[in-house]
Amino acid sequence: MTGCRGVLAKETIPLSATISTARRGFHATRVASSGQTIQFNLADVGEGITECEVLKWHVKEGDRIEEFQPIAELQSDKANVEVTSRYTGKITKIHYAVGDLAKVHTPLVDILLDASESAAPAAAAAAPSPSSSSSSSSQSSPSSSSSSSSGHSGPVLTTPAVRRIAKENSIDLSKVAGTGRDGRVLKEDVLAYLEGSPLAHQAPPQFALPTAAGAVPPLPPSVTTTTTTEAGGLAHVVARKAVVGADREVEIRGLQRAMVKTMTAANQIPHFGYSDEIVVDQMVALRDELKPIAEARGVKLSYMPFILKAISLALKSYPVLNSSVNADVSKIIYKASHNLGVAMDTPQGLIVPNIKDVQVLTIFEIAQELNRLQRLGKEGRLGKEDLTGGTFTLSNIGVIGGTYAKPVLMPPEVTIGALGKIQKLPRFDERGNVVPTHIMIASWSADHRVIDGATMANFSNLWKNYLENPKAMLMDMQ
Ligand code: CAO
Repeated sequence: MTGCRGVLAKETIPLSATISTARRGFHATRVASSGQTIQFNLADVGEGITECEVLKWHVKEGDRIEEFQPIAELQSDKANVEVTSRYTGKITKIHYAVGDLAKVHTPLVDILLDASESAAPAAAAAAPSPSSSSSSSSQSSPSSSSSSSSGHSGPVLTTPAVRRIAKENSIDLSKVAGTGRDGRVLKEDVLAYLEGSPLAHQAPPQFALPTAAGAVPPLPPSVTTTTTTEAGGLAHVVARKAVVGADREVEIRGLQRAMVKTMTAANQIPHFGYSDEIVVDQMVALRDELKPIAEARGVKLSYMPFILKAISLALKSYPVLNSSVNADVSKIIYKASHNLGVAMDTPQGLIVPNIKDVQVLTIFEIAQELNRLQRLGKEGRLGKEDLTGGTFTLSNIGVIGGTYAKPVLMPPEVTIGALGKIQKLPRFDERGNVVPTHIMIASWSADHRVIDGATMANFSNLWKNYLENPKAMLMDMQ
């Protein structure tokens, strides 16, 4: 466990051209000429640590600094480190204030080397002096060894995570008695302090409402307390708990960025939704029957090939659902190909490759194509050809779960469907008996500028008919 060990990377190039060449446990060894300004970067310290808190500066801008002289005290969640200089010169810039989180690979200070200074660092001086190794078995450097026990005015020894908890709970850390080594304030100390805070110490509720079954057990004192309402009554208040963790900002990139663009464009289109329940007993039975045959041919057969073929057959009767609208919404382009997009949950995120020309493919061929796309999707190797040219999209979210969905169009397409999980549910048969039935809910969204609800419903009914009587598909397949 190294925490901030090797914290200073010696960067010996001018300020404006800082690069980070440090590796964990090593320092950059470029040689600077005397009289040059060098930047000390916070090196990559490993362990997933990306930042260290600046606890204290031992220098200020304009100070002279000698080799081996302490510069700063830093702390990560794992260690407390005193950083010493390996150069003699003048501090020209301090990049962080006390309390800031210094980012790995960014400069801590700039030093103008003395004219007499040899920029090659002395090997013996290369190691910074760690003043502690971990939050539980830590040693602080003399400069930071001030006790953090209750009421002490010196710097409080603790980790950024504990500081964050304290900040989020408005706790003055100098008031917390640290039980760690050298008075370090541990997370448990803050939690204990919270428990002992006046709020947590208010009288727990002693009353319980009687019910038919007897008295309601009182709520645990650590969970709630009582307070007086404006109207003079008593109310339960959930005792404030320590919050661990903090908000994070993450850049939107890659597939997610593409999703932002597509979905923002989709939001400009007036959608309408339509859902129906499909009885898929026969499709389930047929798939079970054909699955081993497909497997013997090296293909995994799921329900999707049946569902996609049924869509293509129904699109023949309702081609407007397989169309797109031009930019100024003056033309509908009826697509000759049924390039059916399949929303895929991949390790890289949501991706929608399409199966080309489903109108001329057999169910087995659709399964083959789907297998190929799934494999490529998993490996992150789907190419432009598979990802462009879609004309209609289906999202089988039911693989993951759920019943109803509200799919959002993939412009310039005009229709999208989402499938819920196939479930065995009680339904009435024609004689009024309750029978276990395989039910799948389909939810459609369509571009209401060019598609009306009746067309959508008629399409859905035809598609449903194919799925509820899959043999009917044979009649219409080429
Ligand atoms: N209900 C119940 N079971 C289902 C089902 C459903 N709706 N759909 C599929 N299954 C079953 C399959 O038959 C298969 O079972 P077997 O092992 O017995 O054959 C199993 O679930 C896994 O199926 P699969 O995922 O391998 O294959 P698929 O062809 O059914 O689906 C794909 C492929 C790519 C659509 C799916 O894997 C997927 O990624 N779905 C998520 C789509 C998604 O994220 N949508 C959200 C988009 S909007 O943000």
